Amino acid sequence: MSKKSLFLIQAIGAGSLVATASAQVLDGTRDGVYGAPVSVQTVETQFGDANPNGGSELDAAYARIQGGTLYLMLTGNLENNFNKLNVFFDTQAGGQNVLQADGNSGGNNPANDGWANKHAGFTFDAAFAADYMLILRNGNFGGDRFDIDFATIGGGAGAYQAASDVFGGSLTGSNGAALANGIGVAHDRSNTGGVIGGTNAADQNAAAAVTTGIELSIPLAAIGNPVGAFTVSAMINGSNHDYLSNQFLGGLTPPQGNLGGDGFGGYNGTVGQINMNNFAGEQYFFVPEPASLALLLIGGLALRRRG
Ligand SMILES: [Ca+2]
Ligand SMILES: [Ca+2]
Ligand SMILES: [Ca+2]
Repeated sequence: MSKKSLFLIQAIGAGSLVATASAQVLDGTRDGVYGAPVSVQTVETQFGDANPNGGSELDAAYARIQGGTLYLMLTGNLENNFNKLNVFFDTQAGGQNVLQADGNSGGNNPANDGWANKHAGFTFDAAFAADYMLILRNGNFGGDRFDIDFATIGGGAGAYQAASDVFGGSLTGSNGAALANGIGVAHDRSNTGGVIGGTNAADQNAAAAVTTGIELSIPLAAIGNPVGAFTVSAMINGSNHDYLSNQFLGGLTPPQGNLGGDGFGGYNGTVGQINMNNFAGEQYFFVPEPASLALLLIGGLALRRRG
């Protein structure tokens, strides 16, 4: 065996060892194994600073694929007033660059949580065409609760899964199988750091220092078994899906206030007139393919070249 092949096998072995020694835990706290963020907030929050009470902010995103599961950590805060954290996934060819209404209202999207009719006409940046989405929200309605919805974009009115009160009477906790498709979620709302309130450029060091928020475990099979890198667009919306904040990942370009429904912070009952191409920068981020897979591919090539 060549020295090069031996080195590659040792490198793969070392990678596995590191992954085993430093565990991935679904608990709403950023684990060391995530490594560097894949996206960091660029603007202060106009949906209320989480310090000292309430407010919503998306400080940073971390992603890691292990054993066929995507672990996605969104640090920050989601106010307990049922404001929505909407996370869209572009994992395959096709999908919707312009979101449609629900299947009962002239479009072909799921009817869960009323999101689709409020988004009908919403346009992502040009390279992003959504295939799946998650809705996360928490508040007090007959007791504290945390809810999660999953929808297949373009799947028709019934193409969704939804679960209420996944932490059993609490805003926070961990549930490794919150939905029937195996998606798990955890929430820790203790952050008091991160970005401050406002519309100016975010302190990105403070944003990247936040260690708590919403953590997801998503079987790749639930999002179409993506091959290679794919993209995610995360944003905080009002409790009726009709008033967008200025908290997006990838972030907006400062100074930038809430988009609201008209793009300028005004309310008009819909976010369907918002076009992300009108806002500088890409309001999505990349989830890289697993490093171990890349190493294995390089290793395989090296071994094959010997023959
Ligand atoms: Ca964790
Ligand atoms: Ca797509
Ligand atoms: Ca944009």
